[in-house]
Amino acid sequence: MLSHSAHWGVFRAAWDGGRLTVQPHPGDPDPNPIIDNLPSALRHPVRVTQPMVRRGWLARGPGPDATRGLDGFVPMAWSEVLDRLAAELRRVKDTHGAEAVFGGSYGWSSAGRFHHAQSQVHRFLNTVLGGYVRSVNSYSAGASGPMLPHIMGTMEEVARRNVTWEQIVDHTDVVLAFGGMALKNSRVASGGISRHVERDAMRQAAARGCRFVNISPLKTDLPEEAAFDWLPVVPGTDTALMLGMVHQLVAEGRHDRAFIASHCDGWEAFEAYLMGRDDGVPKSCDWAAGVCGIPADTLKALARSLVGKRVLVVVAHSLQRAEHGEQPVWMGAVLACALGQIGLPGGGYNYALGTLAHYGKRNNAVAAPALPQGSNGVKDFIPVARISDMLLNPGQPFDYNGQRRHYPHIRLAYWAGGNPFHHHQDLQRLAEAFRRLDTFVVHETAWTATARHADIVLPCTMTLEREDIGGTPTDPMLVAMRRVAPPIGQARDDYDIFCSLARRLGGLEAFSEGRSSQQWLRHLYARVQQGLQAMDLEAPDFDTFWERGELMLPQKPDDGGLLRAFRDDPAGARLATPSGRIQISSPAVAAFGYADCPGHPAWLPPRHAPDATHPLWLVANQPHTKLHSQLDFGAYSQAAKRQGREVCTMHVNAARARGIREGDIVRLFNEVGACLASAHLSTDLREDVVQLPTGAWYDPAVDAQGRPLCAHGNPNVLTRDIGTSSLAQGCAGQLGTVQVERFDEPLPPIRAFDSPEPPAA
Ligand SMILES: Nc1nc2c(c(=O)[nH]1)N[C@H]1C(S)=C(S)[C@@H](COP(=O)(O)OP(=O)(O)OC[C@H]3O[C@@H](n4cnc5c(=O)[nH]c(N)nc54)[C@H](O)[C@@H]3O)O[C@H]1N2
Ligand SMILES: Nc1nc2c(c(=O)[nH]1)N[C@H]1C(S)=C(S)[C@@H](COP(=O)(O)OP(=O)(O)OC[C@H]3O[C@@H](n4cnc5c(=O)[nH]c(N)nc54)[C@H](O)[C@@H]3O)O[C@H]1N2
Ligand SMILES: [Mo]
Repeated sequence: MLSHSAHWGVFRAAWDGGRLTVQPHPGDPDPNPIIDNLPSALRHPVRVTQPMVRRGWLARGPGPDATRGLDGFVPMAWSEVLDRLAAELRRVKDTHGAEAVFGGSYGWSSAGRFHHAQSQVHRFLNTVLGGYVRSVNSYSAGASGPMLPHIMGTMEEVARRNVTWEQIVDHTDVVLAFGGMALKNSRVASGGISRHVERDAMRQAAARGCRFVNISPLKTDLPEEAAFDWLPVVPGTDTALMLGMVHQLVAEGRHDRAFIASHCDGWEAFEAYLMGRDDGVPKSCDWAAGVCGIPADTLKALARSLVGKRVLVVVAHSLQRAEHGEQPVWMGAVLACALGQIGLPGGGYNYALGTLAHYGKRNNAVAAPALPQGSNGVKDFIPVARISDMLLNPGQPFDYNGQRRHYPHIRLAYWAGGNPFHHHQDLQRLAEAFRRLDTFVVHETAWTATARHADIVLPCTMTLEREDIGGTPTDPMLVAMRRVAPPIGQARDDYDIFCSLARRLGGLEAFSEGRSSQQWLRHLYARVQQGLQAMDLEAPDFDTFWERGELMLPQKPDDGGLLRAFRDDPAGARLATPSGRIQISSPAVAAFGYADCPGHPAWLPPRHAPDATHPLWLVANQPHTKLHSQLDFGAYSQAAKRQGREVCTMHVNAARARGIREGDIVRLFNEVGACLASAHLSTDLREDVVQLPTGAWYDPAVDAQGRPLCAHGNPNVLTRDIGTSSLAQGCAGQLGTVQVERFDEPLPPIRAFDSPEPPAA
């Protein structure tokens, strides 16, 4: 039995004859079945097995190229491809400087902390090229990341060191879950997760009498164990719903004026807006009902029922992955302030609790290992989801968090451990943007659409093929990740690839510090051992840790974090906001002068709401059968497809009106693009919503009329490539607007999992 760890759980792998089996860790009360993608993925034909170079790049050399993404590839020996790549890196650096290299390389890669591909590529570019243009923030929390520090504290503090599941079990009376708290989501953590506790915590809290309210277009966003009430809100309108509830509290004088006076700043400006003293529009429940689709009486009753209760307001990441996504994040905090429970056990505001296994947990007292990334000599950056804008508009200005910046002119992009053709919006525009580069380099385990759009594709090992250490700051288990299988074909570890390049560029010592992978693991582990020794705890040496397969780290007390300290002593434990208090309104944000993100939370209608041509909301949320696009070719993910396509869920009435039956292949389309999916009919969602999860590998094809579509069901051909606002410029991919029709043409084949490599001789 070999211990190993993935973002979706700790497991044991074993070989039974020629067959690989994986078993969840015996201590995991609710294992994530996504581990079942691993055995079939290991030797799948879509793995990259040899270095490959795009034909056009080889023939014409580096430069913008309209055939990038459409062209074939030729195999090349490692020594030659590394020589050519080193020469190209040198050319770009000498001609244009390191500020012409994009190493944003966003993506989750794999759980091991040493072979973490993003850290590897950043360290390589820093130590060997002198830096790179980086990206800031994440696709997960693109709006909340920059917004929360204006309001109360960093995302880390407000999401990760705040209310725990233990507190909810013991103390919470009501959980208002905006966007729900779907178990599919909380069963995943970058760096791994040893125990999935969320299901049982909700069951126990509900059994004690805690009321869960699922405020979401999908009923399935809370599990049955939570015995919840469902408010099927119109997508993108939560801010209006929350305004209505706060209006109700204020109108009846039931808001917590003492807490607002002692802990908040800027209530007056907000209240003027709330009560309509500015614009003549009171943001009452009657007003809100017309926007958010929940009856006014339901909202009023809900607001009244919260007074005097230990209420926890939770806003899922999804709400802010949309136009004006900053607003529900801010307004959720204001709602919690009006209820006065911030900082009390199990109460207040915990942004993003339930969206990932990182949140609602205790923090480790000893840091898990991480590869140091070196320092970046280039100061340019972009908000991560502005990648296409950057490549298409070099030199052009953009707004970001009070700054006016300019897009750099990028010649070479280097990606390892992420899949922009999974994560980015408007994939046809993204393909167009990548065509502007001189050179696009990708390290991949498999032939993703990103690899297919690259010039140089270097085959790298997947996690099962190497040794590593798994760990995160909120999970006590450190995992010795044992090698389960040798590398496929000619695949190499990202680290070894970067070492070979560094040697060619004269930077090997700086990059590797003279260590092999094994030596790095020992080096990184030594810090953990020292941390344990400093606490006078048992501190096994590396070999003992490796032999045991796991090590339990000590954890800090469940102390409520920053917000508890602030509640108890607002003067002594001031927040890092301008007033030292929670900013109900923010003069700093107001001073930016952004119409799309004013100085207090406000209802801002979206530019794109359903209309006659695109009457349905698209909810493009996280998939339950995989993590993002990872191992979409694995057996567990494949088993959920129908006729090889991703499944979209629509309401029975919306389907009936369109002549669509269960299992029909449908075409989802709008002015951005189109894709196919298999229709599943349900009554567990709003009638004006169609839900298509992300993660199906982009599979471009054309229909009988020659119009482009994704044959497989990737919703990012339909999402708009717009920032959340001028403040954060975050990803707005969660929501879109579409029409759906039955697709009666012959089905285009699925080609996303065919390898472009020549068949083995
Ligand atoms: N429409 C829409 N789009 C979204 C979202 C949404 O809600 N709606 N959600 C967004 C969110 S929250 C996120 S976080 C992003 C996720 O976007 P990504 O993190 O980019 O998605 P992954 O599929 O996890 O990509 C990881 C890639 O790394 C590769 N990989 C794994 N291990 C290794 C390794 O060891 N080395 C190398 N070189 N490669 C490796 C995998 O094969 C995979 O292709 O998507 C975003 N996109
Ligand atoms: N199985 C699995 N788990 C994952 C991931 C994965 O890919 N697969 N990805 C992980 C990552 S990187 C992240 S960042 C988190 C993401 O966490 P989230 O972004 O919160 O997850 P989603 O599933 O995209 O969205 C949660 C739910 O929000 C609801 N929703 C959408 N729009 C609105 C809205 O406007 N208002 C309200 N009230 N609800 C809305 C949708 O019904 C959706 O099911 O998930 C993590 N967990
Ligand atoms: Mo994410």
